[in-house]
Amino acid sequence: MAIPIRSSEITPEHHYLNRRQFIRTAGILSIGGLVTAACGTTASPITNTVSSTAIIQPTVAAAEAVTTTDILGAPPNTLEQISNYNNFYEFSTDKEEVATLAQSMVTTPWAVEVGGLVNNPGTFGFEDLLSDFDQEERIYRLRCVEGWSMVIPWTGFPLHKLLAKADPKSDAKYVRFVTAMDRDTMPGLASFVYSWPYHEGLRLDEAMHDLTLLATGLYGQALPNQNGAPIRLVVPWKYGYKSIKSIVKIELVAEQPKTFWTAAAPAEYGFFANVNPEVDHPRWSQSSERIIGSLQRVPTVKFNGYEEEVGHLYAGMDLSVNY
Ligand SMILES: Nc1nc2c(c(=O)[nH]1)N[C@H]1C(S)=C(S)[C@@H](COP(=O)(O)O)O[C@H]1N2
Ligand SMILES: [Mo]
Repeated sequence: MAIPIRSSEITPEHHYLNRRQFIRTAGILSIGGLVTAACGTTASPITNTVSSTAIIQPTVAAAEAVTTTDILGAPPNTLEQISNYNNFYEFSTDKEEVATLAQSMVTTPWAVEVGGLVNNPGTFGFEDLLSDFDQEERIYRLRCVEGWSMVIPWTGFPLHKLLAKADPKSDAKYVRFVTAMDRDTMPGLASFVYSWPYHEGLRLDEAMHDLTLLATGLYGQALPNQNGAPIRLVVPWKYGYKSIKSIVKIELVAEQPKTFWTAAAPAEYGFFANVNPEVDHPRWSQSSERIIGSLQRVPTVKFNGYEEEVGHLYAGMDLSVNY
């Protein structure tokens, strides 16, 4: 007799959370880690190293430290939610249409060019990025400037490790990122409203911060196309638009680079885009957010909970001017 299995019972996040439950009941849970995460006062990012093979085949790492929430205490959204409500304007401005349209994106082979003001420019194949850098897990809240958020268990590696290989020259002050641009598979590029390709930037010290991640997976699997496969940036203390997807180029530059959203509406979207409940968007309040999957709004926290880690980067700056 066939035993019916509901699809929800075989989804990857079910296995993922089971694995974590297993680790937890096996008694490997770090109590200190859990408490500091829930209080939002941990001084170091929530990380643990997983082998790069875990991207394809999740495995139980015995020594894995376990945190099951983001820094503000929220558990991860489901894979279903994370991969079906997406901003990826290259495909569509309709968040619920992106998942289907993005399936046409070709992500193999993939290479990231690292250049500009560096001593060691180079082009890195995606497979090499996976094998050359330990893949860590980071549970981050992605807070969109539109007033919603999602908690996502990423895997990836800190951007500073790649930048260290490239060896920035002393006149490099900013990092510029560029997304792939393929007119055959990205229908959104037909819009003349935006300046394609999608491009973003960080100040070098922001880029070098250990929280700044190049994500290569989520829920222990390869990134879904709609989430920015095969490699995307995640800057957890900034609004989601800084977290540029499907990166093909990283360039060290001397001047603050223009960005896709500052070009589209400079009065509404700034270069810094730090999550800040005290600085409203011109058309709506930023004091609260709705976590996708929940009906209630919760207060937005400055720097998305990472003020202790990143506040010093903005010492002396007026964040309502440098929004
Ligand atoms: N290339 C590219 N990157 C992008 C976007 C985009 O339209 N194109 N949207 C940004 C915005 S506004 C958000 S909120 C996040 C959404 O990421 P997610 O779909 O993985 O949740 O991606 C960011 N990165
Ligand atoms: Mo966003």
